[in-house]
Amino acid sequence: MDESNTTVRQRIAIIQGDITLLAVDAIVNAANNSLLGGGGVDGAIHDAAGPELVAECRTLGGCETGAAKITRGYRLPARYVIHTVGPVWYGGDYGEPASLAACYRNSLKLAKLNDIETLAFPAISTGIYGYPLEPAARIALSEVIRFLEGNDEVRHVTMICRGDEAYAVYQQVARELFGEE
Ligand code: AR6
Repeated sequence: MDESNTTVRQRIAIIQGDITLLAVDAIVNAANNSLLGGGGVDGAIHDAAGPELVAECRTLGGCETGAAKITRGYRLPARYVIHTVGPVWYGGDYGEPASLAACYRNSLKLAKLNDIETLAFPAISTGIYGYPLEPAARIALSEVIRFLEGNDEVRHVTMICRGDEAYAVYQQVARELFGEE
């Protein structure tokens, strides 16, 4: 509860790469309402986890936009997958920011409930769902910072970006939010 900004800063890493390779307690999946797989990071996670993942997902009854559900990670290095469903971008006036923030908050709450100490997020909604990177990164980082400020149980969060552009945007937004410029 008494984490200073400096410590919270140290508990967040921004990296580039493939989330399916991360040996953290849980990775977050940018899924769809069916939870039965798709393209993008969802497809990559299901491919790497193996068919047991979709079998468990079938038992979950889908997931509302902004909500989150947890499964095991099967053949992934990560022990768990937290599936969350980001909003499709329709221009920003249809509740997209609130839904995207809810994805991060609900994933973090579920991580805490399951004693997950290390967690990794992709840039939810910024691929197939079309959410512009900069506002999405601002919501992602703001929600993670706020949660870590109030909770010590989730020790470390990795924000993993695919590609140079996403990485540069995340770094820039983090500098702004931490008051480094
Ligand atoms: N590791 C890390 N990030 C990745 C990876 C990866 N292996 N692959 C893609 N990304 P998207 P969405 C990035 O499209 O926009 C699926 O069909 C990617 O560059 O995966 O939330 C679901 O089933 C982008 O920045 O998810 C839904 O139907 C980010 O992950 C729909 O796509 C999210 O891109 C969800 O769309």
